[in-house]
Order: sequence, then structure tokens, then C-alpha cells
Amino acid sequence: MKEEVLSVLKSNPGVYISGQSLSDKLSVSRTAIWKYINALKEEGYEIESASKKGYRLVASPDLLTSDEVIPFLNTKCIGRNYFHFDTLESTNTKAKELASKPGLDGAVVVSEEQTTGKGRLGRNWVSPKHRGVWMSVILKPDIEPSSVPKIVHIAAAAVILAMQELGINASVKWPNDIILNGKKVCGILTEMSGEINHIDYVVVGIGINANLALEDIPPEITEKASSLYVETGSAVDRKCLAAKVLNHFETLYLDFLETGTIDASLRICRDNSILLGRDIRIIARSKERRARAVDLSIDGELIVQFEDGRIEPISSGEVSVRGLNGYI
Ligand code: BT5
Repeated sequence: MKEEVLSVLKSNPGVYISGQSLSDKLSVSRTAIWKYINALKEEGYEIESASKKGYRLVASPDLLTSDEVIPFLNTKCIGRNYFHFDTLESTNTKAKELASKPGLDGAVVVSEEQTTGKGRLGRNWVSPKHRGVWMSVILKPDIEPSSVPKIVHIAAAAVILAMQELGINASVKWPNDIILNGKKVCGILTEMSGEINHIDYVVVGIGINANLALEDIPPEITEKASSLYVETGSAVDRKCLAAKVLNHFETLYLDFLETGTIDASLRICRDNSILLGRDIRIIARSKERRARAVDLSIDGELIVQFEDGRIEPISSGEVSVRGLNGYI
């Protein structure tokens, strides 16, 4: 009911709505309306009350609650179950706990901060409060487990399109980094549970450094990490960004389920790739090889050409890729 009170206030921006008309519209008492208004104020909504006039929404908090994000969603499935937390160790860990429950295909777990956000291979992910979009999507696709690594490209393409809609032209550093002005502003971590030929669930974690200030980024990673705010000089609307990513993710994911290919996502990843056409170092088990990144295969592997002319596909589980000089 609180959501409905908020929705009426939101659909009448700047206009006073009387307690009586809210109570008539929602069929609850005026006292109940007053309680919901107070609860909303406690969540950070700025609501003016004036006697004889009623209530007016002045400002909404910068939060990724369902009330704030769901109005921007145009999805059928992704985000229709939405779990918001003030703080979590990791949205991926929470999503994995939830994933065993039925009916949560497409559910999204979001947290305002992560105390032990996770990167790949046990690395950490810095996730300060209210500054980023830290979210995980639970998926239960009926696909071969060997196809799961393809999903990272769907997520990367969705992030690229969402940022483009906000006027930000970022690039993909295969397979899971989103780069702006040479620095990482988003990382993706895909995890799965299943057996050799059956998937229980996949969790796709997306961490976007939206509004981190320079001082939010630990000095040991400032050389390679940044935020949309630091790079563009303007704060981004986190709820809008989160919803846009989920909207694009659903379109591209459903396309994958229908066609069995990730062609649509790969087109976006190719067009916005920071690696293709460049000389790179491929690092696997502390061994380093040099090659030129030439293409992405239809399965999302990085196709590279070595100095002796040999062409090989590289799959994402095996390697780290770096430019010849430094991170990119
Ligand atoms: C990734 O790992 O890029 C995957 C990051 C996924 C984070 C999301 S947030 C929501 C969900 N819940 C989670 O717990 N995780 C996911 P990797 O490629 O291994 O990069 C990790 C490395 O990037 C670290 O070792 C640092 O060097 C650097 N790093 C840490 N925090 C960063 C940040 N906020 N921005 C950019 N780089 C960061």
C-alpha cells in the first residue's frame, strides 16, 4: 500500500493530493495514509504536508529500492522479483542463496553497498554505499552448461547500451570489463551451479562504478579503476542506469534463448571493443604470450593471431588479457 501511495504522489509531480482523495482512491483510512506518508519520509522521500491541501512529493531519495527502479523497467521477467538491501556482503552470494527457491528466474538482488564484493578468481570488488550499482540477476535457463560463459557478453552489451543512452561511450574489454577513458568502470561476474549437463541456476553480478568520487577508490587501484562520475564530471542517475541495464539485458537474453545465439550481443561487443585490432598480452598461469586480438567467435571467444601467424580462439576462463603497455 505504501508503494501505491508513492505511486499516486509520483504521478502528480509537484501537486498537493489531499489525504481524503488518497484514502478514497486506495480504500484505506486517512490515518493509514498518514502512516504510509511517515514511512516514506523515513525512507528519505521529501513530502510536504499542508493543512487543507494534503501531501506533495518534493524529492525522492537516491536509492535503488523497488519503488525507485521498477517504474523504469519495461521487462517481462528480469527484475519483476526485486530484492533490495541496504547492505550485503555480496549480491552474488545473496542471489545464490535465493536461487534455490522456486519462481525466482529473472529475480534481481541489489544492495546499496557490499562489504565483501567479489571479483573473479577470489578477487575483491570495492562497493561503497550509495555510490554504485551493485546487482545480481538470477537466471534459470534451459541451456547447456557449456553455454553459460556466453552470458557475460549479454551483460556487457547491456551495460554498453545503457551507458550509451546516458550519453556515455564506454568500451568492452573482453570478456567482463567495461572501460571508460582507459579505466575500468564496471565488472561482471558470472557464477553457476549445476551438474555436467544441467544448470540449476546462473547468477550474473554486475558492478557499475556510477558515482564513486576519487576518494572512494582505493589508491592501489586508481591507476586502473574509475567511475562514470570521475570520468564525465557529472553524477549519473543510478536508478535509471540500473533499470536501463536490466531492460537491455532482458532483450538480449531473450534473443539468446530464442535464437540460441548471442549474435546481437556480440555485435555490440565487437563494435565497442577496446581490444580488437590491438596487440595484447595473454596471461595464463603466469605465462605470457603476445598476439593481436582479431575478432570474437560466435561463442564469444577472443580470436587472436600470434606472431607466427597462427590463429587461435581463447576462452574467457583461461586467461587475463592486457595491452602491451599496462592495463588496457
Ligand atoms: C570483476 O572481477 O570485474 C567482476 C566484478 C563483479 C562485481 C559485481 S558487483 C555485484 C556482484 N556482487 C559481487 O559480489 N560481485 C558482483 P575481476 O575482473 O576479477 O576484477 C577485480 C579486480 O578489479 C580487483 O582485483 C581490483 O584490482 C579491481 N577492482 C576492485 N574493485 C573495483 C571497482 N569497484 N572498480 C574497478 N576495479 C575494481
